[in-house]
Amino acid sequence: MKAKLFISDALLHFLIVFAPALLAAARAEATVIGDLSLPRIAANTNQCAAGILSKDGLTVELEIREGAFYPEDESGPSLQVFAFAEAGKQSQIPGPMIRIPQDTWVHVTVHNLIARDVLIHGMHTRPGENDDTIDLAAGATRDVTFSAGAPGAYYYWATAGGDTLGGRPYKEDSQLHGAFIVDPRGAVAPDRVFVIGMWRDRPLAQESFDVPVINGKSWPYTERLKYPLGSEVRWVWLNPSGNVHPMHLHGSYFQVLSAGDAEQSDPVPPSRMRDVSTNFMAVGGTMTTLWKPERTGRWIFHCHILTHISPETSAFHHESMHDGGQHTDPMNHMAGLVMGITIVARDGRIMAHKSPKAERKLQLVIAKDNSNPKKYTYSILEAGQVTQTGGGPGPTLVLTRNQPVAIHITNQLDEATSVHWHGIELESYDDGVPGWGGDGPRVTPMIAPGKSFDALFAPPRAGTFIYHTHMNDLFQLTSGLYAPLIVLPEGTTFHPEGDKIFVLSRNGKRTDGELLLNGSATPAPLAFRAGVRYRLRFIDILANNSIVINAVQDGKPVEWTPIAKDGADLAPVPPFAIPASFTIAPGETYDFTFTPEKSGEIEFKYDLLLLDEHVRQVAKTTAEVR
Ligand SMILES: [Cu+2]
Repeated sequence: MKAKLFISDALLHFLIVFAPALLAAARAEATVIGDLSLPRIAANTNQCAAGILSKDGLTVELEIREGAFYPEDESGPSLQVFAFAEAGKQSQIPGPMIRIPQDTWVHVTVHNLIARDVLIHGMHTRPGENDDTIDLAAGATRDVTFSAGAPGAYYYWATAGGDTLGGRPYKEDSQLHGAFIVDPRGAVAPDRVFVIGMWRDRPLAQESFDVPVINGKSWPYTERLKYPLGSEVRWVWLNPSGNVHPMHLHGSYFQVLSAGDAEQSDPVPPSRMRDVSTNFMAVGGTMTTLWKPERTGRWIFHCHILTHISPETSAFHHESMHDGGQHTDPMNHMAGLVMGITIVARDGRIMAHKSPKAERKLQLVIAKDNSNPKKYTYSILEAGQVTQTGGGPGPTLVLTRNQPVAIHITNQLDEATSVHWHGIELESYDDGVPGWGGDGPRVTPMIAPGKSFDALFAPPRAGTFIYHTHMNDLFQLTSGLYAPLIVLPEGTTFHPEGDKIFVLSRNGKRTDGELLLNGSATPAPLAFRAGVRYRLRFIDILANNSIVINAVQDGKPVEWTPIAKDGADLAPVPPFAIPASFTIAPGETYDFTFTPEKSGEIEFKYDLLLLDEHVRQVAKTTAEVR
């Protein structure tokens, strides 16, 4: 079966007029057809558990059916896919949620109503094995009975002979999955369950046009969540998709309580619990998160892989998104894996925020690069001084903890932009998400060409952060609108000779471009002194890719000490040295302290695996001077 792109009546007229152009450029194997006879598949918010729970356990009757999947508006475009359903009910994406107390007996019947053989994973006791599967021929029915097993967040999933990548289907059988939640005995804190799905038109992530969904919907059609201030917001995130997703929360930190995959769920021990603003979800991965919001306002939780949140790489939108000029509707400058969350005061009223009085004022000018108008630059102006870089990472913005700073942002580009203070805890209005951010009626505006915006905040933590565009990201970010943001403890100054920043980026949207370290593919050597303690700050702000980092001397990894992640200190974990080898995902920052032990050359290796791109930097270490 070829994937088919369905259309609503509303779009039909438009498509009749424009279909030839759309199809020519669509590249997808998607074909536009007017047959709307397939049954409609519902988006599943995972608020109701499937089946009937009795003293004998849970009885669930599932069916696998073909249908039309509407990831956007219910009258919007659709895809022809397979989906799970409960017998007698509408098919759902994600499939019906199985949710039971631990050790409950589960009796599942699955009817395969499609003309394909299906292989089902995950219909067994947890923890389980990925290769413990059920074969279900076309038209066949199977009954399985098992004990749910250990508490945790899991899922079941299936393949139906479609194309796979890394064993995960990405086309017509890409949405065959559902939550499998085993609750501990006793009272269970309220939570919400979110499943990430990914339909795509070709295997390679960097070439594909995708339809990424959360609980069956793509932004701005994803569910809107609302919590009172002081809530303990618990989320279960399940990633049966064949892609990784570094999930980023704006304006706050959250904690990961447990992590795992379809088959196991491991609680994070209290000693390893940490505050993060971005958490990496591996292919097939899961996480349970806790967020205690401290500010009212509208926030987003989103994947930091830009092709998962950009209209340009959406199978539905990319054709109308060529040059960024269409980024005029603030709700449509993002697509895909974005959740919008509103935090309201306990009494439901909008809080009147008293802005702190700025103790420091500076200007941030966003302009085209004089030498290359395709490149964009940030410049910082303060007290008559201009700090500028040659594009790539913008100038490092060094702020002081708890000092209110007013940043007057001026946009000299031909297109709208915005600035997001990535990882900083601040008011929603200043957070840089146009059309959404803000509190009550006040909405963060786009900064139109020739216009300005004043951001005001007092960063409460000292650490390593990022400032970057949050408009037309895939183009603007890869054109140079990103830079380090360093917050220092009160009364300290930044010393670049002992405090090293490593910004990893890529100057191309997809397969074009190359991996850069601090703006260069061939960075100059560093100079270290043996016996001197350095702080190393790593930032991944590539559009789409994670980087493996290794620091090696004499063929062995050197040792360094992790001290912070995403700008949050790792305390109370006592710091200890570990081999210098880790993976960093887009939107993450990691800080280490490092004391070179002996003279010689240390090689810092940066490897981007999927695109076979590499950067090397040598640190020449000289003997300690006494
Ligand atoms: Cu993603």
